Amino acid sequence: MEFATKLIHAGIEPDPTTGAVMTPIFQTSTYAQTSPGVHKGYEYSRTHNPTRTVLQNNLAALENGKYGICFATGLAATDAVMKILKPGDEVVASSDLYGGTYRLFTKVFQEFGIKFHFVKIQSGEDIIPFLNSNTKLVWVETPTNPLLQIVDILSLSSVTNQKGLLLAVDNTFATPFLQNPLSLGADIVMHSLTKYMAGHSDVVMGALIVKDDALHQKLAFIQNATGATPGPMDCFLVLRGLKTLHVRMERHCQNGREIADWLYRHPKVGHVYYPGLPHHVGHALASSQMNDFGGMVSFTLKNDDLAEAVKLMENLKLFTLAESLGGVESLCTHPASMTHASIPKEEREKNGLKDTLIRLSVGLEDIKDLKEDLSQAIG
Ligand code: P1T
Repeated sequence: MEFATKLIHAGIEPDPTTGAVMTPIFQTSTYAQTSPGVHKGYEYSRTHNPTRTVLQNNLAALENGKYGICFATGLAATDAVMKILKPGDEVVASSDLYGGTYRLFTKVFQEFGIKFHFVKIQSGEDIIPFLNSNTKLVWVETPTNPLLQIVDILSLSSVTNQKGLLLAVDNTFATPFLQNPLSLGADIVMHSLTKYMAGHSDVVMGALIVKDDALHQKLAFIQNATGATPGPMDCFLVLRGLKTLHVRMERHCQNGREIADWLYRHPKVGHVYYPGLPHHVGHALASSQMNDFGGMVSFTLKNDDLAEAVKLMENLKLFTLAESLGGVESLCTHPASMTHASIPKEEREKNGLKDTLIRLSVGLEDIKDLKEDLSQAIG
C-alpha cells in the first residue's frame, strides 16, 4: 500500500457494530467480562483501548514497523525507552536535541545511574570513540532540533547493529512522509505526535514504533505498568490529523524551502539553517535520506545582536511566538529562552546553539503573507 493510502486506511476499518466510517472515540475506562478473565481483548483502558489500538496500528504501518505504542506525550515515549535500561548502562546521544529530552536524560535518568555521552553525530564513525561494554543505546534526532543537522541513519545503524546496540531515532521533525528510520536499520522510531503528525496544535501525544517482538513486549509492558497512556479523544484527534499528513507536509516543505531561500538572500540575515539549502553541510545526505527537507527553518541575524533578534520576534504578526511546531499555523521560537532553556548556556554554545538563534515552524499560510510578515519584522 502506498503512503497516502496507508494514512487513510492502514489499520482502519469501519466500526463492525455500526458501520461508522470514522474510528469511534471509545470513551470508557473498563469493559464487561462474561466470566472472570473472559473478555473481547479489552479489560481496562490503561492497558488497551480500541481507539488507541487503531492509532497504534496505523502508526506501525506508516513507519514500516510492526507495532505502535502510544504515550501521553512525546517525552513519556522517550521516558519509556530509557526504562528498558539499567543503572550502569550508557547512552550515546546527539548533542543537538530538544531541550526537554536533554533535561529528561540529565536531570532524571542520570540520577538513576545511566550515563549519557552527548556527541555531534553525523555518521556511524562519530559514535565509535564513545562506545564501551556498558553502551546499550544510541539516541538521535534527524533533522535535529533546533540546528537542523542531518544524521546518516544507515551508517549509524551499521555500527549499532554490528555492536548489538539499540538505535532510537526521534523522527518528529521529518515524519514518515520524509523518512522511515526503521527501513534504514533503526530499532525504535520515536515521535512527538504533538507536532506534524497530529498537525493542528490541539493535542499532546507521543509514540514509539518498533519491528522486533521482544522489544515491543518490553515497551508495551512499560506502557501499561507505568501508565503514561493517552486518552481516546486525543487518539481520535491524531488519527484525524494523520489523514492529511501527506498533503500538509508537501506544503510545509514548499513553504519552508521558499522561506529559507528568501532569508538566505536577505541582506540583514546571517546564517540560515535548512537542509534544503545547497550550502548546508548535510544537504547531500538529506537529499538521499529524505524525500524533501521539511518545514523547519532556523536563522540568525547578520549583526548577531540579541536585542535585535528579540525585537524581530516581538514584531512578528502572523508567525506566533510560541513553543512547539508542526501545526498548520506558522510559529516562531527563541530556543535559548524557550524550548532549549533547560540546556545550560555553556553546553548550548559548545553545540553551536547561539542565544541569537531564531527557529521558525513554517505553516500552511500563503507564502506571500509569510514573507511580508518576516520582512516587516526584520525591518
Ligand atoms: O512535547 P512532547 O510531545 O512531549 O514532545 C517532546 C519532543 C520530542 N522530540 C522533539 C524533536 C521535540 O521537538 C519535542 C517537543 N518539542 C517542542 C515542544 C519544541 O517546540 O521544540
